[in-house]
Amino acid sequence: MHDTISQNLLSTAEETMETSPFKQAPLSIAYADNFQDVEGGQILQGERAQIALPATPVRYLYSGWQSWSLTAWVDSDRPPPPTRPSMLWPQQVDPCYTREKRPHGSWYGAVEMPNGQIIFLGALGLDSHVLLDSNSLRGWYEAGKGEWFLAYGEENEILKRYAALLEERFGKGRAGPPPRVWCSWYSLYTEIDERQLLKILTDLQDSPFDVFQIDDGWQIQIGDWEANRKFPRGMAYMATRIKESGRKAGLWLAPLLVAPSSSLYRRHRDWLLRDKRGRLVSAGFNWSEPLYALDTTHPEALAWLASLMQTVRAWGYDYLKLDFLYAGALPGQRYTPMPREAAYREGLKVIRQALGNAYLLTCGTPILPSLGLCDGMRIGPDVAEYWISNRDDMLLRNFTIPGGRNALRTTLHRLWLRPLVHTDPDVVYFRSQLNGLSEEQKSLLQNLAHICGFKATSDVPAWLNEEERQALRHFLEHQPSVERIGRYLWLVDGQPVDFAPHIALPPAPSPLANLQGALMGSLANVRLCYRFFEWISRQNLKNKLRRQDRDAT
Ligand code: 9PG
Repeated sequence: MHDTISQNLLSTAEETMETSPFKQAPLSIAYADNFQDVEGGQILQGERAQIALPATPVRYLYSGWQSWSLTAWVDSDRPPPPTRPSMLWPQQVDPCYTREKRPHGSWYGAVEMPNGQIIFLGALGLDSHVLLDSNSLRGWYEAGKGEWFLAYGEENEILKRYAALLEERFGKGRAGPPPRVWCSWYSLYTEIDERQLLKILTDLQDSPFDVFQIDDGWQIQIGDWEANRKFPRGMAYMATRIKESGRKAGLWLAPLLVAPSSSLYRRHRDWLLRDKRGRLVSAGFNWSEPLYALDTTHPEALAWLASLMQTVRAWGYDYLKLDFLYAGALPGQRYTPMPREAAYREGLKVIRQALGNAYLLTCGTPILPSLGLCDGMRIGPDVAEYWISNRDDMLLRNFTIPGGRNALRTTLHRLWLRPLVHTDPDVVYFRSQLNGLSEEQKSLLQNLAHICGFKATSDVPAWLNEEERQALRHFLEHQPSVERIGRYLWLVDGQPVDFAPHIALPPAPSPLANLQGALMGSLANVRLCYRFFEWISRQNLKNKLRRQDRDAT
């Protein structure tokens, strides 16, 4: 730790600001090892950077760690409390900062000043964090020195510069238009099988999709990436059939996760990430099981990953949705000691290389560490066939949980990534069957997809009426003009689309609701209870799908 504030540096910085062609910046660098002026701001060097703010900020820009984590401008005096339940922290937020109550975020942070201008501090390297500490913005690297971009002015201009600086360091995804994707998740969830998917493939024959992507539900276990009994002819057969239809074959995997029910867990416990005391590091809880993480620095685990990727390529898949990737960047003791996000990136490099020229969509992914190694990136939480849930908003205070509004909020705040990667806002809906979204909510998600440029749906053709089918076709074929005219205001084909009413976090709950929420959070931390909640929602889904099937025939 450095113990002095560089007074010299401080006054030089202020003088330079005054003669700089850029905005008169009220910035005082309270700490950095060094700095230099660059277009649009300054680059600071050092393990730590600290900026003294000229006034109390109005809002803080939270930067969530991975795809699903909350990313949004939030009133500085109302920081969101830690999300519930804590059992899901590893899979929803950065587990190193779960108890931090001050505004903070991964890699970058910004404050909005009373005059509407922002002060931005963003790391140009991995394993870094930014925090608002009363009237200073503080950034630090978890391991060693690094660079920071400091800027003052208009938000979009600054984020554009930040993206350009990141591109110089990490590269970007492949150019070319993003694919139009049919994905099985948001209609059938894990209830997929060979017969049903082949029927959908046939029904989609004349629809303009580039990719038919099979999501979660085909594998034996999390860790055992072979076809289960629902796919009796295997995954290569499915890929062949998809490709015969003239599309790319897409497949979902969570290759960095290992569940205890898998044979991988039984055979290779030594490949798993452990903490200082030798205990397995939790990667969360899902599919009614605790989850663990592969150590992406273990040579055998890396060889296994490469061979898994080669296998799915050999089956015929040329679009991979790799999910729950945060698992590779969790804190722990690694086979080869290195900072956690650097370790993840090494793993992703191996994956990328083994995939050759296949399209790689990362999901549940730490944002900066994946840049340059993937073609598309999910930039928000999952959508769902409902907009909000009182349970998640008011009781659990969890904005990473699936839901239309949660997805919209975080996605909108990550649009600055567009020059670097195809930004996936998750699927849109046209169906009215099995869907609680209003026409307005469906339309907000469709416009968001137009803005992101990445179009996908899970609507089963047989669930759509003729009008909905036409609307879906038009959505896929039409490329509207898109113009941003405010932070949350857009013109799409000249028509205003205002997302502003959907951005603010819900008001603080009453003390009673808070107590109820705390109770529910604690219950959900009990694995048996959580399994029971999961079981109920699975039964609900099965019943709904059964009824839907019956009505359709
Ligand atoms: C398959 C799904 C879909 C979906 C992914 C991912 O517990 N969680 O916080 C949680 C969030 C998202 C999630 C699963 C769990 O969904 O985003 O598109 O592929 O996995 O299981």
